[in-house]
Parts: sequence; C-alpha cells; structure tokens
Amino acid sequence: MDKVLLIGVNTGAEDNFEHSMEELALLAEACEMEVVGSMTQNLPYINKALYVGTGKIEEIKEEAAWTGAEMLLFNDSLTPSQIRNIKDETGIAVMDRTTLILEIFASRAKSREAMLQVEVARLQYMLPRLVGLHEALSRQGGGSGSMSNKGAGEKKLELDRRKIENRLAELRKELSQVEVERETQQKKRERSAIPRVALVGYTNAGKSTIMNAMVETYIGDEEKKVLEKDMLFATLDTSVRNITPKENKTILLSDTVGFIDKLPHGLVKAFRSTLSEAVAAHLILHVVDFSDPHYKEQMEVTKETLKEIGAADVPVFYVFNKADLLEGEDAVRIPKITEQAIYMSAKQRIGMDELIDEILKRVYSGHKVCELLLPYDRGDLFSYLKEHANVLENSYEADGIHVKAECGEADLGRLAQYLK
Ligand SMILES: Nc1nc2c(ncn2[C@@H]2O[C@H](COP(=O)(O)OP(=O)(O)OP(=O)(O)O)[C@@H](O)[C@H]2O)c(=O)[nH]1
Ligand SMILES: [Mg+2]
Repeated sequence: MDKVLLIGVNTGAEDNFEHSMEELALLAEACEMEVVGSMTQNLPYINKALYVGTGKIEEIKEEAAWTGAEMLLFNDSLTPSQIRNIKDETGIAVMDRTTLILEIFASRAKSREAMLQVEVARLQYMLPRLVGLHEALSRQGGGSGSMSNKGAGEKKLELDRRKIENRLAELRKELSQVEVERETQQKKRERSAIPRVALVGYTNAGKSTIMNAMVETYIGDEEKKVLEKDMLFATLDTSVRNITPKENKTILLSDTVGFIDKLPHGLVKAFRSTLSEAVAAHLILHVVDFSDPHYKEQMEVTKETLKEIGAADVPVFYVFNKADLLEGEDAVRIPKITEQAIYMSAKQRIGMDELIDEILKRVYSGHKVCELLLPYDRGDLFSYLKEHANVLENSYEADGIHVKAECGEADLGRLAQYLK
C-alpha cells in the first residue's frame, strides 16, 4: 500500500475546503493508499510554479521524511509544470485529485463500455498536459528558435501526442459501436412501456443498497444483486433490473455511477451514455446520505450533474437514506414521507414498502382504467396487457376477450381501436 501525504491549499474560494480534504482522504483509501498525514496552507492565490508557497516545499519534504510518505497527493488539478517542479524540489512522486479519481475509475471498470469510457477520459486528461510538457521542453531544446532545429525530446513528445490522438480516435470508434448496442437495448426498454426508475446520487449514498433490497424482496435471486460497499465509486456500470412489486406493476430500476464534487469533466462526458439511463427515466430517485453533515452540498452537486447530462426535466423523488444514523435532536422517526421525499434506511430495510408505494403512485399515475374488447386472433395483445398493465377483470365471451385494465397513455393510444 502506497503511503501518501495529502496537500491542500485554501484560497478561500471554496466554502468547504476542510470537507474536500476529508473527501480526498476517502478517495485515497478507495485507491488502496494509506494516508500518513495531511498538510494545508492558506494562500490568497495558487503559486503558479509550485502550487504551494515556496517556503512550504521545505516543510512538505520534512513531513514526508518524518511520515515515510512515498507520494504527495494534491487536492486539485495540477499543471504539468507544477507536477514537474514539485517532483524536482522534493524528489517524491506527485499525484493530483483528478488523476486519482481517474485511477479509481480505471481499477473499477468492468464492462467493456466502462473501460473504454475511462480510457478515453484518461487520455483526454493527459493530452493537453503532454502539450504543456512539449512546450516546456521545446524551449530548452530550441536554442536558436529555428523550427527545423527540433530537440530529440520534442520529437518524441510529438510522436507520443500523435500516438495518443490515434488511440483516442480508435477508442471513440469502438465506444460508439458499444453505445449503439446500449441504445438498441434502451430503445427496446422504451418501447416496452414499462416505467423506468433511475437511482441517482452522490457516491456512497446507498443507491446499490436500495437496488439490492428490492432485488431481494421482489426477485429473490442473489445473482441479480449488485456490489454495495462503504467505498467511493463502488458502482461504475449501470445495472438494470426488472422488478414487479405488485401484480402487473412492473418497473425497470437502474443503478448508476455516483457523483462527486469536482468530478473530472472528461469523466462526466465519457460517462454520458451510461448516465443516459437517468435521462431516459420516468422518475429519478435522488438518493441522499442524510447522515452526512454535508448532504446539502452533495445534493447540489448531484443536481448540477443531472442538469449537465440533460436530465433536469425528469421528475425527482428524494430519498433521504441512512436516517437510522441520526441521533439526538437530529433524529427522525422513520419512515417519514412528505410530498417530495421519504426519510428511510435501506440498510435496516425501514421504509422500503413505503418507497415502493411512492414510486408506483408516481410512475403509474397517468394510468387509467379502461375497458377493452379484444378479438380472439389478438391474443398477443392480451398477453401484452397481462405483462404490462394491471388487468383487473377479464372474461372470454362470444365476441372476444373482455378486459378491464389500468393502462398507461402509450398503451391507450396503441389499443384505441379496441376500447369499448
Ligand atoms: N447505516 C446505514 N448505512 C447504509 C444505509 N444504506 C447504505 N448504507 C451503507 O453505505 C455504504 C454505501 O452503500 P452503497 O449502496 O454501496 O452506496 P452507493 O450509493 O451505491 O455508492 P457508489 O456505488 O459508490 O456510488 C455501504 O456500506 C452500505 O452498507 C442505511 O440506510 N443506513
Ligand atoms: Mg453503488
């Protein structure tokens, strides 16, 4: 396990500096690093060359020697020259927050799509930094400034850059093929008229735990469970499960990657297709870790990210999870339900039935009771209704199958000619 020393500079621009340092420690743990210390500095602005103030470097060196740190982990995105300068000054390896998050994603990615997405994000992050490095070196190698007089280092970097660009093009091509497959599956789900519900929220809020509680109760197949773990970014791949909590009331529930403050922009872009599950949902369950003192900021980050991926118009129901952990005057009697939210505990399975009721109420609200007369040669429609609508009554008569069912709008349109 790598021993790391956390370094942060507080310029006062961020309201939650302390908390983002705590989060950095969690991210380091999620990447299997051992945090041996944390150093912070208040500065009016970031030092362009060294990120920290010049005097601080000496202190960092001492602290690193004292704690045995093998790596310095900075709570920000560093420029290539900062990385190089800090390395030169301290002789210790340097990593920044963005690279760390990309590393975590890279180690967790399992599906072909997630792996491609992460690699694209990583290379995209590297590319401009290579250019920066390239410029710094060409200043050294250029000498006379003549264009033909390229240094060997410069040529190598140009080559590296071209290699990365080619690789990126390849990856994007492959990714778009994988995305076509995903889209086809998604279209199939959209056509099936089964309401789609997406679990969305800050990382570690309990999305996968809710998914598993539902799988346990309504599917009962251990194999259908997803990974739930007290670790940032446990989930990277979207999983979709077909759940039928009440007869004829099926939903498609999807569990997606969690969000975090300062999620590298390249990653949001790279994961857009995975997150499209949320965009295409009828209902978003915005899961919040209500026991986290910073839950309000986390909700803001989630809302912003949802806007960014184009899911701002999807109706949202808030799930204030982990309410079992609140004590004293903060304690809430759970389950508690309001117009827009439920307070519950997925882990203790308190409020799961109520959550299901709220979901069904919302996604089946546009459903109307209708009476149909289906001809006998359209038995396929009857099977369809049995699967997708709530069939209340049916009888086989001389003129056909008489059906009374609760149907959604899309189905009503499709079945209009058979309405009694
Ligand atoms: N006390 C308590 N712990 C919970 C509750 N729900 C989930 N947890 C725990 O919180 C941790 C994270 O849960 P997950 O379900 O993996 O969280 P997630 O939102 O899927 O996280 P990512 O996949 O990383 O985005 C696990 O250790 C869960 O056991 C709850 O209601 N109460
Ligand atoms: Mg998860």
